[in-house]
Amino acid sequence: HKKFNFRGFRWARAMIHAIQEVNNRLDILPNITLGYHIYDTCFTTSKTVEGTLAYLTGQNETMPNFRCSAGAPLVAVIGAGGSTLTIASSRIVGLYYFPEVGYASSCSVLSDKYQFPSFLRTIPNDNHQSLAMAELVRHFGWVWIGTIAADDDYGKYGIKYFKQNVEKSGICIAFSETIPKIFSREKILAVVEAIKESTANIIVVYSSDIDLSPLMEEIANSNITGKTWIASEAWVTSALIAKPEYFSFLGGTIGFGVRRGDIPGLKDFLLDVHPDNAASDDLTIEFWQTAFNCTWPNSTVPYNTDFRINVTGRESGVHPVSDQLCTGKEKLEDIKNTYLDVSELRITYNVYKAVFTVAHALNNLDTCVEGNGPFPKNSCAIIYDFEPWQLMYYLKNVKFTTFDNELVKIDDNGDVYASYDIINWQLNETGEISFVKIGIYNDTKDGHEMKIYNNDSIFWNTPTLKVIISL
Ligand code: TCR
Repeated sequence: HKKFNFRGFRWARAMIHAIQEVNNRLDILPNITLGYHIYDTCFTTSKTVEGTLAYLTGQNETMPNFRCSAGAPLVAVIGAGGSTLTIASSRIVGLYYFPEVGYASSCSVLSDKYQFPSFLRTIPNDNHQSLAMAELVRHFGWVWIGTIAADDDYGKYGIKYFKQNVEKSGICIAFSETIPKIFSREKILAVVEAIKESTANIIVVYSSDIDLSPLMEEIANSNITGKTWIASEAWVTSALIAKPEYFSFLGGTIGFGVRRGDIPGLKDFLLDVHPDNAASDDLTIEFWQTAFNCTWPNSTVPYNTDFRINVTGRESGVHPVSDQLCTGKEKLEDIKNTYLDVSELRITYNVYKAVFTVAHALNNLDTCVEGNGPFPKNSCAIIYDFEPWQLMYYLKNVKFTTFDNELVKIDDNGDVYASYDIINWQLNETGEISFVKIGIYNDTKDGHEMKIYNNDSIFWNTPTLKVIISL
């Protein structure tokens, strides 16, 4: 089924916001204006490959190795979202040693430079997260654990590395289930059954929120309680899963979030979206139609009739076709929408960092002094006409600080330093789920450090409200 992804739309808009900031700044690329194309992967490999080829060739009818228009040089791909998609597009751009910078693709295989020579990212490699989960499990003395993985590279590699690590410590895996990629109620019910039948009270889940949501819906129907869920970064702060009506069985969830950053000016930029200013932008029209449950007059964007996420970011099942026309006077300020929620900018902040990684690399390329350059005979590249490998050189050496004073540095594998917030789901006074930071996990020179600030600050969803003792 098709759903409009408000969170993804926020990422796309944050990308534009970051590009505009670069274009406005005088200290980065003062004489250059960056442009962009945005391609919708629709969460599928085929659309991702199509978009990658369309971008490289400059045409809709794609012909590999052929670029039609001369025009401005292509710089880099930012994305895709999930690892499985990025792996597909990175294999294509890798053939040309053309840069691709990921912001959410955390799968460990992407660090393999033989397979993905031109890929870099602003999200840590998941091996760190799997280790962090194992460390958490050891910290609380749990020894009997169930695992659930999405049926993609993220889920499978994440859980695999977690298992390898805990098994070394003599911890046992009670069950290992997979969430189907293509919706199948039957397969989901089989997972629910496995959870029900098992005595394991700790369940580690590596999945995107989108894949996980149908499973959680079934778990809500089946009254499974008394479990402590361990969340991977992709669902730990997701409005799709952290619904108050799920709190009775998901409360107390503990998970890992990547560093957050409150991007200056983003909220205003997000509010400043309107189909009137984007007549040919299907994504914006689709956004508007879905957010306000109306049909934009004379648009060719099909109205999404089957299954959507409503304005609160919650799935609301089947909707009738809305024959109500949008007036254009609908007010974004009046609705509560995941798109506009800037309280947990983590992946969004990674998007921002990905844009600035490319901008700083380009700027370094541009400010190269002939005779002191890194290329043969100390030459420089020319910004109006450079080769992908020349920009790759600068990307591999990029180092800058963000508005948040965070140092971003890409290492030889295209990876960044790993640091996570440990987050616990608690209910606040207004009946919403709040994501309480209860500790941190950092990669260090000689290993790692994990700190849980205060055991009493953790909410446990157990009958005694105390930490579960697993066997
Ligand atoms: N890495 C996942 C995709 C993903 C994601 C997210 C999707 C991550 N975080 C948040 C939606 C929302 C982390 C992957 O496939 O690598």
